[in-house]
Amino acid sequence: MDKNTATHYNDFGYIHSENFFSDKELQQIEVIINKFHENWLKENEKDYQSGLINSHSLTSSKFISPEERLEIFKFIAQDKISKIIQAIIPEKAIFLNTQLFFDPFNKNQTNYWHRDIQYTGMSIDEQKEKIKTQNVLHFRIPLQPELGIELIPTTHKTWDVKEEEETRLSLNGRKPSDSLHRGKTISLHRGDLLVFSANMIHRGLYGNDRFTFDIIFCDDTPEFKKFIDFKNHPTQEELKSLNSELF
Ligand SMILES: O=C(O)CCC(=O)C(=O)O
Repeated sequence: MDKNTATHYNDFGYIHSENFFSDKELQQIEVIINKFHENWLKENEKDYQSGLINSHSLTSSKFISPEERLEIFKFIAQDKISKIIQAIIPEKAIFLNTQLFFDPFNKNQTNYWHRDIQYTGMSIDEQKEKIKTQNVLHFRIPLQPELGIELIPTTHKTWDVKEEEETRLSLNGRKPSDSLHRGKTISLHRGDLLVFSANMIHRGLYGNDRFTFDIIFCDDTPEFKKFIDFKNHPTQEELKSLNSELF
């Protein structure tokens, strides 16, 4: 992780690293993820069929054994991931949760531009201020080639232009799935890593039977700690074999 990569994140709100993981590294974690997903689909069939495009909280799941849970923590805590986080959030970051993203059951379901912060209940003015200082990072690890994420570079720290705000918030006849002039598509291959700010304007691009593992980190501040479900974090005993500052 060099200084330029952190600078790219600070300037644009994302980093795309190609061939970041070897196939062997992915295979180790993929077995566990597939097992989780198969069980999750069985238990959540109705919600999946009604539109869900993601699941979460793999590390507190009953579908995962204690050994598998530790494997996931080791993957999250690995050096090359920690180095990127330290470079981007030198003040200290903390693990928030894991998610899997997949295609909607209904192939006609449209995607939606958003900033994650728009769902927190903050006023628009508060959101405008918060994005200047607050960090929430997705580490997207695609297990299959995918169309990827479309994002608006720089909006992790800057507010929308009119077209963007109207689209995201369904105003003046615009819909959240409408195309945006400043949109930049980052298509992803297996082995790539995409780090992006959840606060920036972005949308997932459905198709190709996408299947991606996302690890989420945020600032280690009291404001965020209230959103953390510590069931997803390692126990004191598990921490001994992790040697990581991220939990
Ligand atoms: O991949 C997606 O469908 C959306 C991802 C997203 O919006 C997010 O991670 O906040």
